[in-house]
Amino acid sequence: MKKTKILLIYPPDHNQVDSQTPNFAHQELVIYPPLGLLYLAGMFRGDPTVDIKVVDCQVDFKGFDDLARLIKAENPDIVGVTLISNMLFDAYEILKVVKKTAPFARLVVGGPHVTLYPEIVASSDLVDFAIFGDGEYGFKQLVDVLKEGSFPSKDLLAKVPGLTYKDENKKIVKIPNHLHDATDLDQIPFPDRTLVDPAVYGNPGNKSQTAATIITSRGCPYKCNFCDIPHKEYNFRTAANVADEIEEILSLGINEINVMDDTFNLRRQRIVDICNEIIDRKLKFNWVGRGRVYPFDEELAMLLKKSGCYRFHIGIESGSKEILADIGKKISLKQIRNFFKFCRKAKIDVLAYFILGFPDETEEQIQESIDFSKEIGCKYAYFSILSLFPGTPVYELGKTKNVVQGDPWLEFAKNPVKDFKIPFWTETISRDRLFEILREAYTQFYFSPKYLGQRVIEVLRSPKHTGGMVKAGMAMAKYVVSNKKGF
Ligand code: B12
Ligand code: SF4
Repeated sequence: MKKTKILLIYPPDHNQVDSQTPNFAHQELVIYPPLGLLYLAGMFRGDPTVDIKVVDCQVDFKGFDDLARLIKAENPDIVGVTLISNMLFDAYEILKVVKKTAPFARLVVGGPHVTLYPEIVASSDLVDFAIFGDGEYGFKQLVDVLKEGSFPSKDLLAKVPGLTYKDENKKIVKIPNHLHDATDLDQIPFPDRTLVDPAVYGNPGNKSQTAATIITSRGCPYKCNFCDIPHKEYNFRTAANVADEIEEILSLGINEINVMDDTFNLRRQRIVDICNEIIDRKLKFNWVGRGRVYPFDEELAMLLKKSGCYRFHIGIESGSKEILADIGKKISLKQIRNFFKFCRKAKIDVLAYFILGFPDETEEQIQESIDFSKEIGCKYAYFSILSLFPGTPVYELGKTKNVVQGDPWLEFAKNPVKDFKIPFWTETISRDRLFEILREAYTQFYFSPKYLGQRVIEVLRSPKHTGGMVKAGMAMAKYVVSNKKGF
């Protein structure tokens, strides 16, 4: 029996658009597995009719010619590519390479960019099928349909959730997708992590060499006016299901896990249950959580620590209470301070995200955020310039106030050019000045004598982790002293 060969490709980020965060942070230091593709692959576990490979160009990209050779050698029947808006230029180059080297392969795309612009993506001559939203069931169903060979009938394609495609008259057809609820999420097979090499992924702040990522819930019910997470609703997995996946990850020899949920700690009891499952099953590993400063309390912090959580990432966004109110973050400075107090007690490190350049924000208010980042005692601060992302209230506001001319993201989706500039709020502070302030923020936070002193003591106490720290320090220093506009 001939197997259906599927090649899943995660694009490189070499030509990422002029970005809101310093490139060193995500291109050189933090590289995580393409979890979405591994989820798609997980749907075919144990299926003898399918042969599936993942090419992660974040870690394994030697140019488009090399990729073309690989595709030719593989001769896939189906190629799936993730589209992230910021990395669209390179992703479209990949689509061109696939069309040229494997003209008979069916080209399927998915990912957050497709979820934003399904019709536009599907209308491209480079794309055969686009799937918006969660892709597991849609992709599995589509592969089953495509296995038959000839162009599938409309009736068969109508069963593929999230599918968007051009029919024989070039008319776009869009099949609805649904959001998974709790019982649904538990039914999705675990991502197939055996298809990538865990040793190549990680983060210099991690304790271990190999790290996996995991998603225990999808989405967030909050409505911060700048946020463009793909799921505006919140759905979660049960604690037992999460612990089963952790067991599988540990069985692969991976002993560090980064929880990448948008709002991990939204339901307190679920977090308590996850920690208890980890403790009761005697699962020993280090892990990092991500969520909001509230709901959170001392007892929860202690339990998190007991289960192996040693760092928590939170979005603070601003140290100015006026800005926090303006952006609809629904957290107070008091809740932030309390969060830090509980983490200090539990000895959990904190990485805090800050955004600079909100509408009407003054340089003084930005300085308040930088000062706050130093005052509250976060171990890592991650500053970004506010990017006006499509589908967010702040982008719409920018368009009505003429801070954003036309609809640049829509134009970019239609024609992904290399030199696209993500729109910032430049009404009060210019683009160049925002980049300067960003660099100042990193300098003030990471190069203060107090901070440097603390890190030196840490390295002396725990020389095992020196490698990552030095690498991160060098990358940061290079960025801080560079004079480049942008990154
Ligand atoms: C983890 C994460 C990261 C990690 C790991 C990235 C990676 N290698 O996967 C890190 C921290 C490194 C990161 C970096 C960046 N990220 Co990020 N990240 C996320 C996060 C929090 C979770 C992604 C995830 O794993 N989800 C779980 C899986 C199951 O979902 P998924 O990946 O979306 O995949 C599903 C569908 O999209 C679809 N699908 C995906 N691919 C394909 C392919 C096919 C063929 C099909 C059919 C379907 C399909 O099916 C999958 C299963 O349901 C999301 C936010 C979010 N909630 O999604 C942002 C997010 C994806 N990141 C985003 C961005 C912008 C970035 C950066 C560009 C930021 C920057 N300026 O540097 C960089 C890019 C670096 C890179 N090389 O990828 C944006 C993308 C927005 C957009 N419009 O495209 C998001 C949505 C956050 C946001 N709202 O801003 N990120
Ligand atoms: S910024 Fe965080 S809390 Fe706000 S909507 Fe986005 S994910 Fe939710």
